[in-house]
Amino acid sequence: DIPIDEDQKSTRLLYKQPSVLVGRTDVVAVTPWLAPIVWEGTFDPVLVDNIYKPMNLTIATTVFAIGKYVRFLQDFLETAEEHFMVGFHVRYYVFTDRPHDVPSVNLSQGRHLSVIQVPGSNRWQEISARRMEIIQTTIERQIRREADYIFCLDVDSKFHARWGSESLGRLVAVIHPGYYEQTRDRFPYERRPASTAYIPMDEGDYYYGGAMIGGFVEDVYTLTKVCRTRFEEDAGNSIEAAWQEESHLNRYLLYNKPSKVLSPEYLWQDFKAKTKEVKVIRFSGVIKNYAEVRPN
Ligand code: 2GW
Ligand code: MN
Repeated sequence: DIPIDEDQKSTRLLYKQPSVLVGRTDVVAVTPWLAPIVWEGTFDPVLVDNIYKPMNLTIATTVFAIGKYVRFLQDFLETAEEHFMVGFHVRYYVFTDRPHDVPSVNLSQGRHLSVIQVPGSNRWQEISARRMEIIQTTIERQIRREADYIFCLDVDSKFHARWGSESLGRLVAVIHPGYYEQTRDRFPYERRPASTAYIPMDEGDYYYGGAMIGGFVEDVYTLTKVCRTRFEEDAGNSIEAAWQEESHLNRYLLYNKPSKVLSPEYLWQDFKAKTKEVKVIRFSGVIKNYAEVRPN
């Protein structure tokens, strides 16, 4: 293999000159703590790929498919093959209680899928709490050795357009599509001081979606460990946060600021009409028949 610097001498990368004056003006592309907010038009995909590809990275992707949610796997995986981290090494970790119902999807070269059997449950609270725990323990046992970055995603979703190396960062969160036009006092944070997920009305940056957590494996490890501990502490006090682990995630991210924030392009909902600032929907939650997929 040719060393990276040699390679760059022999192949010139031509791209549009970055401008200091002209760019998107309809959206904010940086947080007040100077983390990028990733929107279409704020990055050059060829350029970012050229930076990250030579690093020979492996991206872990965890997805839970417990009970009837196995039905979402096929579309999730097929569309991920088309759009998610194309050209990178990807390792999917599918957690399910129904290993025999995991569809066989053709994976591109450099991409790998492990099925990990976990207990089923009829209680959402349990699935929710155990997601953090299972991600934490699987990082300890396996992912730490096998990957550089990790993305933990909801399975009831599909990819529609590029989700690539522009999303890589130390700790990455996504802005929930339902609340980005709201003031912080309207965010559905946990509001009871008795919960460890509590956020007062006059605090909060954004409302982050629980359907995606990402970043360096070690940073996501700490996040899952802290959220799991708090979730269990609440349970011991008979408290369940308003939006389960999404509430704990929001609390964690308020005091541990993400180094990169993904715009709602990276987490849309199929029932929601596209708004003018969203130029491309990259990933969205499908419309589900709750009576059909949920345990009770
Ligand atoms: C069972 C009972 C009630 C609700 C969900 C489930 C369930 C979830 C299940 O039977 N099987 C299962 O595999 N799950 C996994 O949990 C699956 O990966 C799913 O995508 C994920 C989150 O559940 P979901 O997609 O039904 O929740 P949403 O779409 O309403 O998501 C948001 O709120 C949740 C908190 O209540 C989570 O934070 C989630 O990450 C958010 O996107
Ligand atoms: Mn979901």
